[in-house]
Amino acid sequence: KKRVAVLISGSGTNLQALIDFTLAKTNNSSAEIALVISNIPDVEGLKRAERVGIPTLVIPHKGLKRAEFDKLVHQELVKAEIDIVCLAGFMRILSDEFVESWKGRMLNVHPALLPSFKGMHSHKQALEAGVRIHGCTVHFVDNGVDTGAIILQEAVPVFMNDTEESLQERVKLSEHKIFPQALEYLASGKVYLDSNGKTVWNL
Ligand code: 3YE
Repeated sequence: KKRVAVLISGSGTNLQALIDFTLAKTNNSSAEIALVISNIPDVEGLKRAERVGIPTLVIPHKGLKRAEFDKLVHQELVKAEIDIVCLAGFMRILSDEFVESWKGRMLNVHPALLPSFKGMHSHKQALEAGVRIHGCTVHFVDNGVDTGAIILQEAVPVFMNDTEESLQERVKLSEHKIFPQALEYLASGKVYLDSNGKTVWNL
């Protein structure tokens, strides 16, 4: 099995979806969650990992330069013999050097149909733009933010009376479907990032 580390900053609902998928015997997953790292202490996501016996680490970013923080994370990933990194509600931009080290082996889930609504507050952006279809994207991480090659997307309808919160809740249900699926495609070699930064499928 590929050893996966999940980076979090908060409640860890996407982490839970990854844990549930990889632990379910019927899925025969090619991935196992081997480590969870949070940059924020005492978040609910750490408890989700502890509950099922997955090792956790807290690496606070406060007082560290970006490159220093990223180096500490990288060292722990190497020490734990990690193959694949998943960003699941992890709220830090990663340095070029870190991204290069994990190129083709690091996934992020973004709550919008990229390339629309990159960055923070994507649901607010979608409501302000008046789109009737929103959704989420799992992509390889590159040097930009939310710019990497797309692996999977799922569309979600926007309802007339939606708030940021109600829309976020609906999109999260889709995130919890496509993130484990994309991880499985990567871990099993059914998808990879080519040398031009494009997604290639081998189904
Ligand atoms: N890094 C790179 N490429 C990506 N990180 C994430 C995705 C992604 C990535 O595609 N290179 C929010 C960033 C957006 C932000 O401005 N964070 C601040 C710190 C804020 C805080 O600590 O509360 C910062 O300086 O990084 C993951 C999603 C990033 C979310």
